[in-house]
Amino acid sequence: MRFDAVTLFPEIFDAVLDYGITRRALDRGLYRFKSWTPRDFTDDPHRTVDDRPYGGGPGMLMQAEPLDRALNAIQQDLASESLMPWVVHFSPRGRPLTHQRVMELKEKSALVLLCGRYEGIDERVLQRRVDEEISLGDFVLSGGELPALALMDALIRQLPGALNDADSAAEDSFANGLLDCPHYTRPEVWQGMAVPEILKSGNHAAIAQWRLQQSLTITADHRPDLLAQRGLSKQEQDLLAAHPPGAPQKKAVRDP
Ligand code: 9D3
Repeated sequence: MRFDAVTLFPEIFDAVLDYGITRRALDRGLYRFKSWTPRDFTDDPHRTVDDRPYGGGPGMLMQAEPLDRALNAIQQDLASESLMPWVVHFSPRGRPLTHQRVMELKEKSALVLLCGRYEGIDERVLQRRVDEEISLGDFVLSGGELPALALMDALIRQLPGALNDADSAAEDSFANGLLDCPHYTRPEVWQGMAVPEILKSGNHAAIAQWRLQQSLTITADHRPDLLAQRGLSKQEQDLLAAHPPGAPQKKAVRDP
């Protein structure tokens, strides 16, 4: 898979791609990444990429021409490999990113990530060149780079071979529309708080059922919208009814 980012701040992408799972996937050749800066596609000595909005108002806009030229350069670069990129513009007005959309975008062979700064981008280049607009959520950021990186991170970890066995198993157990269950590691008692007995029982069926019940209760409590969307099996309904979100679980035993 190929990613091309159009950005005034290419160094921001190093912050994610140089570390962890995303770095390992790059080393394994699972994706390629190039950044392109509209400044390299200006004609004037000041390499101007912004200008004031027609109609007045605060702030500056990114001009169409340097972005259009950057997109042409990417298109040419990819055409040599017969790749036709899907162009994503990151914008507060886009559709909020979801796991489902990540899984669909994973099937594209090449993505262009168009990142705005300032108050945004001249509408005409968006109209002419953009296939899809994506938001990260209803809060204000300073530009599209972090949303672009969020999409890359979410997508790259889904590429076959990106995760090791340990990561993959963990992924499976909660890519099921429910929030994760609580986790514990050593020590057995920490600041008077004990690890739930069942996790030390060695009864794997009982542990799996406890974890499912915890996931159901936490999801009902924190994100009832997710449960409504997903629906519950009869067994899950019974588990949740036996441990509703209102009823706090038995307090951990305190060491005297
Ligand atoms: C005054 C109106 N603002 C729009 C809500 C102006 C504005 C705010 C922030 C224009 C651009 C930006 C920069 N944000 C992004 O480029 C962005 C973003 C975001 O701010 N929140 C969530 N997702 C995204 S994706 C790109």
